[in-house]
Amino acid sequence: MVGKKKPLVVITRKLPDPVETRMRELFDARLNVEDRPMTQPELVAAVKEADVLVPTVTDQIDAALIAQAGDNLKLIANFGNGVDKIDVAAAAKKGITVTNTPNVLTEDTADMTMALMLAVPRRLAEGATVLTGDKKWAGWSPTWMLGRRIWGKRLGIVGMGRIGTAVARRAKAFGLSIHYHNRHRVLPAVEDGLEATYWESLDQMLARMDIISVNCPSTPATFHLLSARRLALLQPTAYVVNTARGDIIDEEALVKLIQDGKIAGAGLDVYEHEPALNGKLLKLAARNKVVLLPHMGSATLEGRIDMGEKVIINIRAFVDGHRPPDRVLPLRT
Ligand code: 8YV
Repeated sequence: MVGKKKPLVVITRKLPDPVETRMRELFDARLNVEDRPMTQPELVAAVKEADVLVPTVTDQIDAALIAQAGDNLKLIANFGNGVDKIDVAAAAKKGITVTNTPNVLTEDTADMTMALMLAVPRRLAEGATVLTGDKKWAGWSPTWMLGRRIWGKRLGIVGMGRIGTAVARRAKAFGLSIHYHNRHRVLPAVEDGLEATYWESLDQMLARMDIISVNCPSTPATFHLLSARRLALLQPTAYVVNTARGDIIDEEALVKLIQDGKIAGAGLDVYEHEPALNGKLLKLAARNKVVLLPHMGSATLEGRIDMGEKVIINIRAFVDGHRPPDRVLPLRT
């Protein structure tokens, strides 16, 4: 790939114009201007031909697909942080490097986490429809539209990485006390700054929190980390927020517990089988028990441009024979 010929870079979805323009300048970039998600046969054709594939969370880059990759394919430069849709181990076995786009979506995702954290207890979505709905607003009343206070409550963060820490910073400013569960305890300076309490036992933390925020990556080890058994430990007044990945929570169990009044509600940006949605969640949304967003955590123009720039940096470093800055290594099993 080193030499005069520009690498063939296949980008599976439409990216912001400035990113696509730069990619066209630098690479033999094959764009998807119509933004139609690629079918599996189209992906097969792409990996057979491309030097670099730029997929997103909507593409399944599994071992079967990677097995069909042509000899040219040496880099999968993911447009996104989470690589749960990419079989990184299968790629490594075939000598294909995988990169992602960390850091640049941390703050946007943390903002959206806070928005969901406020939305359900403070009845944001429900309140917004009062003025735009069919009925005329009868006016203010002291006992109407009462939600639950955020300030002074306990937040339990599951996964204290970049995004979890950014959520903690914001939540502290909202007067929440910070608790977290993580594979490793964070540095004392970080913990002290956040006045955070570490829980080695996820079960014990879950049972004591007012709000749970899921901020860990989706890996085989975190699949249904919030299982039916663990969700049942939550207090009936607790809320669950998830801006990470749907399959970290047993969605069916979450639905059942909210239906039965054993959990107060949830704010979700991600789903177990997205883009398919559990119909029961829609019913809970109609009852204002949950607020549902369509995977918008990192959806800012600035964020998506930054993600594109990261992809470009990774491709350029790789093509120039350097180690790309955001290389993702296979998980240790
Ligand atoms: C992205 C995300 O929008 O980066 C991630 O892991 O979940 C999202 O914020 C998406 O993954 C882009 O591929």
